[in-house]
Amino acid sequence: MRYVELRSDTMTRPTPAMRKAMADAEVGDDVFGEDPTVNRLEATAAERLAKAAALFVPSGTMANLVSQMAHCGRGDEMILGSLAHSFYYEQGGSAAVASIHPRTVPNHPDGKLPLDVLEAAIRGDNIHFPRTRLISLENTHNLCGGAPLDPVYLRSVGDIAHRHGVKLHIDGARLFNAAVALGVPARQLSVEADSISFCLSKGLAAPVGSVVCGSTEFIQAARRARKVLGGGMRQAGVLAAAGLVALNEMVDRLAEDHANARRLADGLAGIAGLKLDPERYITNIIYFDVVKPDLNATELAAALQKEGVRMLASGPRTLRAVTHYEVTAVDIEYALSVMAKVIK
Ligand code: TLP
Repeated sequence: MRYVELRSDTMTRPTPAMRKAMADAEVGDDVFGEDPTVNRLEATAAERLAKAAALFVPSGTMANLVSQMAHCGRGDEMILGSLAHSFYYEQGGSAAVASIHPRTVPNHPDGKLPLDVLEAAIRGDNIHFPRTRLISLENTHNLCGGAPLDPVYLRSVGDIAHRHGVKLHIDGARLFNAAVALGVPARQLSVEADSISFCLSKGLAAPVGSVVCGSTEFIQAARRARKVLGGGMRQAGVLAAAGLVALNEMVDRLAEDHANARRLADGLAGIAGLKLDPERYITNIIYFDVVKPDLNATELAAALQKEGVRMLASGPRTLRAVTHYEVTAVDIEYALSVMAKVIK
């Protein structure tokens, strides 16, 4: 049975061009820095985000963790949003693995951290406090409906961080979605960041991997952290080859995913028993609530799945749908017709 797969853009399978590039990839031992394809991917990523260096890592989770470890020592504090993926979904890795104290600031629904609250959260020099070393933002913001953070906001956060001698990390798992939605080059979203990561394996459709970018010294420290976490891979060029195709061929087409997400949001908003504000969604992630008393999100997801449509129950009454290159405009129409039928 064919499914319209809307649970996540992580579900994308490699494109034919990626499979070919993987089969043909020139490889070496990347722990020794000798994999030419990984080196090419890292150089391409660094250039794209206007940073001195980059590091290929197995996942978005590891990208965040190695960045945190490179910026912070034991007992140092990182400020991040209460809905940040790093805080909410990564098993508390910053504390559990890296002994970094996370301090949350409530996320505004648009993914931002209010500037006054953020600045007030930075600690002064006092023997009772941990030292604030890092601020971490997320762009686009997953739990805030794929909201992108714009260059002006990023500049304000960068100014606050750097005025206080604090580093800024950006979890840009879906950075290119933000760039395409805002109509700016990705490097305009990385200027303020001391480190920035992005995922190759989400909307860009590569099978595995993320890249972290920053200064040469930062990347050296992140490379050491990757090794202790067991993330040093050997002939990783077979994966990096797909990553290069992702960067070179899959960025501009993200606009289609955004158009499909909007079509889906508009359609869902017209179905009785569902609640959402379609205007909120300008990238590829949408969330909506079921407001029928006799139906919860898990039951609705199960009923959709029976008809060939997969969405994620992300709360008792909340579902998530994410568009990507394997979802077409026709699939969206189908998903909407199934939803209208099932909810009755
Ligand atoms: N997000 C996944 C799930 O973990 C929820 C998804 O399906 O959206 N940062 C952000 C903003 C993310 O959304 C994710 C993955 C990560 C980091 C972690 O990436 P991976 O899964 O590669 O470790």
